[in-house]
Amino acid sequence: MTTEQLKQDIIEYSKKIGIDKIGFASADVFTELKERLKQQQEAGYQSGFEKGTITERTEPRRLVPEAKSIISIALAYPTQIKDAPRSTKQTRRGIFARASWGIDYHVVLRERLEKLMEFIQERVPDVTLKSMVDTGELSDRAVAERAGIGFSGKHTSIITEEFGSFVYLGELITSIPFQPDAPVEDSCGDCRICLDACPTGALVEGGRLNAQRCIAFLTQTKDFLPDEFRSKFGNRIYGCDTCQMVCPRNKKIDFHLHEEFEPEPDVVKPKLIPMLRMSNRDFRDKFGHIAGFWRGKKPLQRNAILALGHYRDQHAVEELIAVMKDDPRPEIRGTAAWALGKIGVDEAFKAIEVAREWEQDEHVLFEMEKGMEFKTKYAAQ
Ligand code: B12
Ligand code: SF4
Ligand code: SF4
Repeated sequence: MTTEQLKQDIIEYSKKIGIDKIGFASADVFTELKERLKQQQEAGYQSGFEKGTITERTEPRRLVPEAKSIISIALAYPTQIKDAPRSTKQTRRGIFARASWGIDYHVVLRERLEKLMEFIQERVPDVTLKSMVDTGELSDRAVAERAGIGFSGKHTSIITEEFGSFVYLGELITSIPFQPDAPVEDSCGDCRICLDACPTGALVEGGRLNAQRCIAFLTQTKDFLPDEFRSKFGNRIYGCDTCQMVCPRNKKIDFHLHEEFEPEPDVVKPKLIPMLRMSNRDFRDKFGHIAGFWRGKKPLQRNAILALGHYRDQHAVEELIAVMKDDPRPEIRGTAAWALGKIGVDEAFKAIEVAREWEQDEHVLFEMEKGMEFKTKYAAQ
C-alpha cells in the first residue's frame, strides 16, 4: 500500500469514528513558534500549564526521533445548552466554559486517537506513534495550523471554516512520511472585536495573550484572586468564552455532533450556594468527569464565592458566614469574608467583626479588612 493510499484510508476511517477534521503536517521544527515561546517566556506571559522545554515543544523529533509527520485532529463541541436553567435572584448559578461541557475532552480525543493508532498499526506494524491532547509538549494549535485544520485568530484560538473556533485539538506524531496538507490561507483582516471585548486586556495584541491576565487561566489558580480581577469574573466558575463568543467567525456556530460533549445543564450551570460546603465525594460525583475538575475543588469553590459576591446575593449570607468561620482553607475563608463585605448587609458585617476576633491567618484578616471597607463605601453612596 502506498503512503498516499494509507493517508486516504485514514481520512476515510477518521470520519467513521467521529473525527470532524483531520490534517497532515510535517514533523519539522516549529521555528516561528520557538521565537514566540521565547518572547512569551521573557515577557512573563506564560500560564505555567505548558509542558516541557521550548526545545521539546518545538522539535517533534526530540520527542520521537523517527518522527516524519504529524496527524492533527479536531472535534467540534456545542455552544448552546438546550433547556438551560436560568440564574434567578432566588437561585444564582455559575457557568463553566464550553470547553468543559460534557465528558472531559481529553478522554474523548484520546479514545479517538487510540482507534486511529490501532488502524495504522494494523497496516504498518513497525510504525512509531505518539498521541497527544492538550497535556503533551507540542502546541496543538501550531500543529493544527500547519496541518490546514484552520488559521490562528487574533484571540489565539484556531478557527476552522466549518466549526469556527469551538473545536478541541489533538495529534499523532508518526514515523510515516505522509504528504503534508497546505495551511489555510485566511486571516482576521481588520477585525479586532475580541481584543476590545476581553474584560481584562489579556490580549495584548492580535494573536498574543498574556496568560497571567486571562480569566480562563485565573479561574484555575488556587490562591487568593488579585483584587483587580474580582469584578471581572462575573459568574464564571471555570474558563472564559468571551473572546470566542464575540467572534464573527463563530456566529451561529453550535454543533452537537458528539453525545459525549452534550452539557448536563445543572452541572455546567450549577447552583452556587450548594457548591460552598460540598464534601469531596459529592463534589467529585457531580463534577469529577468534566474537564474543569482537573485543578480540584478549591478554585471552583473560590470562584463560586466570588460569583455570589458579584451578585451581592443576600440568600448566601448564612452559608458564607459558615464558610468564613469553619473552612480549613485560608483562601476560602478569606474570599468568603470579602464576598460578605461585598454583599454588604448588616448581618454580614457583624459576622466579619466577630470572626476577626479569633482569626489567626494574616491573609484572611486582610481580606476581612477589605470586606469591612465596603461598609464605608456603601455608606458614602
Ligand atoms: C497553556 C494553555 C492555555 C493557557 C494559555 C493560552 C494561550 N493562548 O496561550 C490558558 C490557561 C490561558 C488557556 C486558556 C484557554 N484554552 Co488552552 N491551552 C493551553 C495549552 C496547554 C498550551 C498553549 C500554549 O502553548 N500557548 C503558547 C502560545 C504562544 O502558543 P499556542 O497558542 O499554542 O500557538 C499559537 C501561537 O504560538 C501562534 N504564534 C506563533 N508564532 C506567532 C507569531 C505571531 C506574530 C503571531 C501573531 C502568532 C504566533 O501560533 C500558534 C498557533 O495558533 C494548549 C494545549 C497544547 N498542548 O497546545 C491548550 C489549548 C490551546 N487551549 C484550548 C482551549 C479550548 C482554551 C480555552 C478556550 C478554554 C476556555 N474556554 O476557557 C481558553 C482560551 C483562552 C485564549 N484566549 O487562548 C485549546 C484550543 C483549541 C483551539 N480551537 O484553538 C487547546 C489547543 C487545548 C486542546 N487540545 O484543544 N489555555
Ligand atoms: S478567554 Fe476571556 S480573559 Fe482570556 S483572552 Fe479571551 S476574553 Fe480575554
Ligand atoms: S473576533 Fe475578529 S479579530 Fe478576533 S479572532 Fe474573531 S475574527 Fe479575528
